[in-house]
Amino acid sequence: MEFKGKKIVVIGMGKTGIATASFLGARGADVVAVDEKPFSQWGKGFEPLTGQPWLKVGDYDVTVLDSVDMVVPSPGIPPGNDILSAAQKKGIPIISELELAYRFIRVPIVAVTGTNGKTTTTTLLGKILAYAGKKIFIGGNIGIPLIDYAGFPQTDDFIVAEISSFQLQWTSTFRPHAAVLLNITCDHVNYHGSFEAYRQVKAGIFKNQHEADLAILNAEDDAQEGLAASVRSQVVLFSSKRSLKSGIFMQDETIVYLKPDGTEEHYPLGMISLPGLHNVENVMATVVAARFCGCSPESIVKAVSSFHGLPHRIEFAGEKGEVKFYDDSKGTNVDAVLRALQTFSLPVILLLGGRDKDGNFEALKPLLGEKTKQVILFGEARERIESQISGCVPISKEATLKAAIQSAYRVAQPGDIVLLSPGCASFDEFANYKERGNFFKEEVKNL
Ligand code: UMA
Repeated sequence: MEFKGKKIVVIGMGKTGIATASFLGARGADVVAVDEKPFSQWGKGFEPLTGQPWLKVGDYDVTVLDSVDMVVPSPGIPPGNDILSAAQKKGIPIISELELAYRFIRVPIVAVTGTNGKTTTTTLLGKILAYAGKKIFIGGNIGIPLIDYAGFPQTDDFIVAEISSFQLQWTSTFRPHAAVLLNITCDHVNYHGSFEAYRQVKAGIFKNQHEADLAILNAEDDAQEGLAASVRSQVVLFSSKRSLKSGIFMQDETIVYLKPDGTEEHYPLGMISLPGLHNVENVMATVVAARFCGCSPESIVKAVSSFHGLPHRIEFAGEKGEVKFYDDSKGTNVDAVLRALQTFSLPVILLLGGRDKDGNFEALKPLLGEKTKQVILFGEARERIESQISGCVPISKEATLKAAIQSAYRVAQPGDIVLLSPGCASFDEFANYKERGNFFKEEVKNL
């Protein structure tokens, strides 16, 4: 791709937009940077770019598109954004940061997507590959935009990339050598417009794969039905519910991998210290990807055994008066709450709430009746969630997470579990889910 003398609009001056602008500016483009926030609030990350001769700050409206050759939106910009809609009407090419990066990346990419479990799976896969002696770079939605890597000398064996649906939007040639689709459940509907649009974008991760590539799919996910038959790549299915004729699944205390070449491998279930069946699924998908990348079964067992999970994913946050507290602040959708509840066999007091993402909380009802003794709703979404789950379990409401934590501690009995699995975004009270989780842990300490 040639950028010399091209005028390119980059929308959103967060991590991705800043890295994209630098990449394009270094290659001769005239970059116009825009953001819905006023320039004065663009923050420290943007400082190194100020004063660069190739950079202009543009207005956040459609006039910014005059005589423009290309638009690169940051992942957080919804496809229905006014500037993007106008660019489409005018026939100006729109290309995502992932697509742009891909066109300059020469290292094979192992991509992980799915509604839940992406970060855990990406991190674990990275650990296994590193343990097996591979040189790797870990990036994408997990924190470092791939466009940063595209500008580096590329000397690694593999890129392990967490890929979100936001990043897959506006891709056309992106082709990961191996791709995992863990699950597709209802999330980000207000961004994509509908569940079907979200599903199609996620499934699009396989659209450019060739016969030499690998697709790792969840045999139990209704939203993936028909996908295995429609992709061009080799397919390996995983299942946590039943034996498969070919693929990877659980049998008693063992994970069995029946490989496409007819050979069979066994991995002890005991190597997994992470809670919940969903983590067994994450590990199964990881095993297949790691084997495809040439890791030995021995290195896989050793690396999985030494992996104890990530912060804010059903993380033990402390114990007070025989009440155990768990931080699942990363559980920002209804499916994540279901998964978290399924891991507990003791009575749970569930803290649910935050900023609504249009989740269908009614889906929680059967499990709430079975697993929870009380639900404490908090934050902006509390009224809407109440209207969807009332009748199956005692509910109380608090305006803030702090008040919800204190209320949970008041009603808890020895032996209970207090679980923060909010099923909502954090932005009504916090900058992100990490800040919310850290706040929860700090408050638990102070009880
Ligand atoms: N902005 C606009 N207009 C909008 C929306 C946002 O101008 O309509 C501006 C904001 O004012 C802000 C900038 O865009 O200045 C932020 O851009 P961004 O939201 O794309 O965020 P980045 O900092 O570039 O971070 C992105 C990912 N964020 C999102 O997808 C929302 C990060 O994933 C990712 O780690 C990073 O790129 C590097 O790849 C975060 C995330 O929440 C963790 N991801 C979602 C998730 O996991 O559910 C998909």
